[in-house]
Amino acid sequence: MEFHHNICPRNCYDTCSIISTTHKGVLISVEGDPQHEYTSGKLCPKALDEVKKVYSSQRIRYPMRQRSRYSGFWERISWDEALTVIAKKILDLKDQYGTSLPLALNKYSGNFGILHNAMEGLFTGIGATTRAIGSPCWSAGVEAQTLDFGTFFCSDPLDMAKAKLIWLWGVNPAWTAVHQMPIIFDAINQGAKVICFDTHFSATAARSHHYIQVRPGTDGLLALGFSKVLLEENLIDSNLESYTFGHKEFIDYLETEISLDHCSEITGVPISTIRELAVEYSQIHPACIWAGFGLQRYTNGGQTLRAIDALGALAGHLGEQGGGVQYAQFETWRFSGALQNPSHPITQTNRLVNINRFSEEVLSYTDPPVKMLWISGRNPLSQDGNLHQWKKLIHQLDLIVVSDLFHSKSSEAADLFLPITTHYEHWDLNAGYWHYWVGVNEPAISPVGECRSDLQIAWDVSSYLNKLIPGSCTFPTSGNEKETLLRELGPQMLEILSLKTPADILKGPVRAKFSRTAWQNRVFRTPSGRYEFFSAQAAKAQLPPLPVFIPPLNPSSDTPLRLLTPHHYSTINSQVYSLEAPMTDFILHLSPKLAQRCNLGAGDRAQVWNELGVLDVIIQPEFGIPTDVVIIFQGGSRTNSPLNRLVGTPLTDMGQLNLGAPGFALNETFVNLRKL
Ligand SMILES: Nc1nc2c(c(=O)[nH]1)N[C@H]1C(S)=C(S)[C@@H](COP(=O)(O)OP(=O)(O)OC[C@H]3O[C@@H](n4cnc5c(=O)[nH]c(N)nc54)[C@H](O)[C@@H]3O)O[C@H]1N2
Ligand SMILES: Nc1nc2c(c(=O)[nH]1)N[C@H]1C(S)=C(S)[C@@H](COP(=O)(O)OP(=O)(O)OC[C@H]3O[C@@H](n4cnc5c(=O)[nH]c(N)nc54)[C@H](O)[C@@H]3O)O[C@H]1N2
Ligand code: SF4
Ligand SMILES: [Mo]
Repeated sequence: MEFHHNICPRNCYDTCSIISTTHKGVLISVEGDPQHEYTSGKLCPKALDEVKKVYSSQRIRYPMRQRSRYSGFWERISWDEALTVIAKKILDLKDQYGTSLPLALNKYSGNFGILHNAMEGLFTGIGATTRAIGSPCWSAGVEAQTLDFGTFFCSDPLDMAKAKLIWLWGVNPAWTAVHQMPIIFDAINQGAKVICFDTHFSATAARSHHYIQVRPGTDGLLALGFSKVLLEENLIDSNLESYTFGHKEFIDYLETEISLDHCSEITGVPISTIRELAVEYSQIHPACIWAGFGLQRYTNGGQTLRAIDALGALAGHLGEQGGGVQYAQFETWRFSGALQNPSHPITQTNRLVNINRFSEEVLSYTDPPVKMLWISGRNPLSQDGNLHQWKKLIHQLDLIVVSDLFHSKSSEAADLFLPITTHYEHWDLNAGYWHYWVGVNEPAISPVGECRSDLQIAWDVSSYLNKLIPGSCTFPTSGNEKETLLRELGPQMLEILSLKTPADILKGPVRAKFSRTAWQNRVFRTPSGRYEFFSAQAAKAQLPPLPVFIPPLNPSSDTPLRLLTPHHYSTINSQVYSLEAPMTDFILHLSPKLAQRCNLGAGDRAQVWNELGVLDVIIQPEFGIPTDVVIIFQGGSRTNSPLNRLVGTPLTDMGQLNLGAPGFALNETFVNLRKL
């Protein structure tokens, strides 16, 4: 038996540390690393199924070519053939258009390992190309916290165990961050009270002391209502003057613009509850708010998070051990970027396209048009909005390359499929965006079939390009994965991790040496060095300088129901955990009242529709859902038709400053319902 350190590379709060066991070169089991403070020896069921996934008959083991798109007729080809087709196409396009802009890359969160940035490196090595930027995930919240604190940073999640009051706000850790639940239960065992704010009675609400139902997209106003109570009751932190900026303007706004009647009417939370909760929040220390990604997927998402931050500040909870307003962090991601940025003589800049409007924006470019698309670690034909535009874009493209582990909605449209190694088959370097740990993922087994890592493929493409035309790509043509990962640990990361040499990380995961509590010294990274209620940076970006309430979008009379599609316990976005799970129809969760109004009962077939498309669903009435909201969990059912055919591309108010593009306001989706 041999044991290996691996790290789960999925886009997940937990970024678990794994010990895998092999016998004679075969992966036989994986378990949570007991040495890792956060993973604490446990993995979620999604990862526990991975041994089966690695050897699954559905795994693609060889490069494949599809005879015609959507035909499903895939034939095995050699790596030589695949790489020749790709390299020739790149050079032909460069030759034809006199620029490499017709080449596009769409990559996101299939695997967050740092060595997967090889794809960006390869594209940079080729020249100026068309790139997806921004994030479909967390942009509005990231920017809001950056405006308020100067950067987005959260306490070590273990710190939450010290809280005496925990507000879980628009976050569903019982499904999406399962390793946080034992920490929350620890806090409960030590007397903490937990309140869940959600639009429906979630799995997390079921594990909380109280559940507060908030009308979708109105949490910002609720936070302002709480702040108003603090003001009225004289419960504001008396030290605000010493570490915040603009509190007078904010208080002025609360005084003149916020009324509890209006707040209650819009949010659906009774005034007596607003008062009671606000007073409790100001009196209990430490009090922690965890604001999740769910509540910022709106056109006002950034303002919502700013209002929640402001509440935390007003009550004096920022920087207190076990308290504060937690969202996520990126401070443990200060890698050198050596892989991503091979030197290249800059003649032209990249054409940057919002990942959330990728197909629309790419189609709008005609000079030159995009002709070749590489999709890596992404499944846009499942996860993006406006799939009609994607159809059009596919039509325009000469070559679509998908690199993935399994076939996906996106590979149905591809010409070439490049089979990728799993994290059990390659070296990698991983950091979390919630906890403070960074670690090395070491290969436990040799690549299955002819699979290659994203990094190896990037080297190979560069090698073929340079063979055909020497000097046509500055990305390295070969290398060593382990050495490449060690180069990502530059002086800044060594300092953050308290390591003497990069190789020290090979011993096992390391926790960044930050103190456990964010902003403990109440020195912030904003231009004023203070917590900013009033942000001149926001004003400069044409955003309201104060956290004010801007209502979410309203439904139309044709489509009066808001469709929410939150994340499900059984998948990570489009990645299913059990490949053997049978195909099932979409389940529409709705209130019994709404079901009755539409003359629908449990198990009935119905259709959800809007101007973008129609989706067949099975009805499941459930208590705890408002009558104007319906829910289909992303990945909660496996079907051939993508859920996102109903989703457009509304954008969040924030994201541009930090991530280069606004986020995906996907909860601003409206539908109607009819019985079949
Ligand atoms: N309706 C709806 N849509 C949503 C969301 C929602 O809640 N509802 N959530 C949004 C959010 S928050 C996000 S983050 C996005 C996520 O959307 P994506 O970034 O597309 O994420 P995934 O579906 O996790 O992974 C994409 C693909 O990466 C592949 N992959 C895994 N490992 C590797 C690897 O090592 N190399 C390569 N090349 N490929 C690999 C997987 O098999 C999968 O096919 O979806 C967004 N879309
Ligand atoms: N099992 C599992 N874990 C995952 C993922 C997965 O797909 N499956 N995906 C990963 C990724 S990419 C992400 S982004 C995170 C997301 O994880 P979370 O941060 O938990 O976000 P969501 O699941 O989108 O939404 C959380 C809750 O917000 C609620 N919500 C929606 N709108 C509102 C609102 O207006 N107000 C309030 N108060 N609540 C609202 C939803 O009903 C949901 O219960 O999870 C990560 N972890
Ligand atoms: S999906 Fe998340 S919880 Fe599950 S093993 Fe991976 S990082 Fe851990
Ligand atoms: Mo996400």
